[in-house]
Amino acid sequence: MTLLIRNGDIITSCERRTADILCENGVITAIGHHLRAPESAEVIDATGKYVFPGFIDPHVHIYLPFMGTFSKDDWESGSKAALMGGTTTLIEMCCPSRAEDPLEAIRLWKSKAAGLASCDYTFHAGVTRFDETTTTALKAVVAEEKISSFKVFLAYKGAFGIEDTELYQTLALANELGVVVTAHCENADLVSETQKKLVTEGKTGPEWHEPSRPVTVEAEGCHHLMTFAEMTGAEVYVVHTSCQPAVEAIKAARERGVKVGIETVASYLTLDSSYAEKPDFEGAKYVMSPPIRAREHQDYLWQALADGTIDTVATDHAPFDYASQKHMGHPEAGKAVDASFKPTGKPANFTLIPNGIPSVEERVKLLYTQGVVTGRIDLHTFVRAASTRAAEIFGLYPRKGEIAPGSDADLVIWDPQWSGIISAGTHSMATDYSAFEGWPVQGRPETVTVRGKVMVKNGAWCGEKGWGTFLPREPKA
Ligand code: DUC
Ligand code: ZN
Ligand code: ZN
Repeated sequence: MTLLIRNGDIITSCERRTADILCENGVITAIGHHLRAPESAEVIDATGKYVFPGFIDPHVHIYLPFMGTFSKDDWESGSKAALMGGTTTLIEMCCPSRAEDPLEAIRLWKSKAAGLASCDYTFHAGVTRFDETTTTALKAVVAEEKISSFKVFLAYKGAFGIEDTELYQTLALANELGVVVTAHCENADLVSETQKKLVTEGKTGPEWHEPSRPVTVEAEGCHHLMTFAEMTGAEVYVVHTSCQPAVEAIKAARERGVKVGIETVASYLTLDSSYAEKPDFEGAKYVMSPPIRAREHQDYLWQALADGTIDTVATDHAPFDYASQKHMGHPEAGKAVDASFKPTGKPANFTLIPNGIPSVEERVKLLYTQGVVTGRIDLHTFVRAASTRAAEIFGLYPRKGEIAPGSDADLVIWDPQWSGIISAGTHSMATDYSAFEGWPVQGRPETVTVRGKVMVKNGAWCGEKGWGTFLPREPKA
């Protein structure tokens, strides 16, 4: 498989040049002017287009047993949607229940992707309890399963959430092994007490989700994790930061020497809390945790992204159907919007709405349209946040996140002139709705390659199910 991309405007996290890119046997072999096309090569003219390194989403859920249901995508639909949006590598959160063993869980999560994934992938290994078996299991996760990041939840106690002693043990082990610990930071007890209070007061609609886990609850979670990271020396990465107080708590820890990466997600940069207030239960489409915040936090996040405080923009893609799944939390509990919904007959409330917003397909287009086109971020920051930093933090660089000889030929030829509209009617995700229905987007991934194979051409799918490969990662020295 030989591919020559001619005359593209190559944009990486720190460089810009117009040149040809030659890809042979899955990797980039030359970058230069007037490269000779080998006889068998497919040649693509990228004149007037950008060429970006394949984008990386470091936080997705594809297989997710959660809140009494399962997320809607499988690896076939999820990875196809990712590629249609320009994302060539996914890092999925492996989220076992407290009853499951982390090593068995990684093997199960890997089996869900194998044969179905069309993009490349790896996992963060969920640590949802820590007992006398855990050290051995996690050492095998790292050494045998080639995973070099863990995931912990300070929220969702009773499901994924861990206790402080377990958090300490996980971070201490991670530090010993050279593994990064990613963390969902919200104080679980404050969330459950506030949920109880609101529901008792009859505040049961989706608009009460945000007040049940306000910014202070997230900031406390971040500060909490920072204290444990400082005490253990572990490198950490806070997933889906949604607001100014959370980012500030982490920044303060950075100043104390804590090694910490900061992620936000496309939904926080583009939606605000008014969406969860939409009438007739439509707000449920916008329920995720931490919640979508007031507009002022969005402005702060864009600024923090532009100045480099925020490392990455992910999605926390967690897709649930509106009709059959989000309605599990409808206050009238029996209200069926279509035949696929099975009413429970029991009173429900916002705490039962499966948390998550499908967005793996839209992340890059939203970031480009609302970030680059508006001038909030430059092209290099765009590439860094949507690709390169994730590769650096999670041990994939320079194989991924870079355009250089030796890097995988994961390339996105981007047409900046294209404009279109987001719609569930045309998306590749499996959900019955889009949180961004009708939104205009400027620019699109016209051609997308994974290790030199063209998966998207002229914006249309031409990929191959199962082409994606697991990416082994080594811990840091
Ligand atoms: N938050 C979500 O909104 N969905 C999945 C898990 C999470 O932490
Ligand atoms: Zn989370
Ligand atoms: Zn998540």
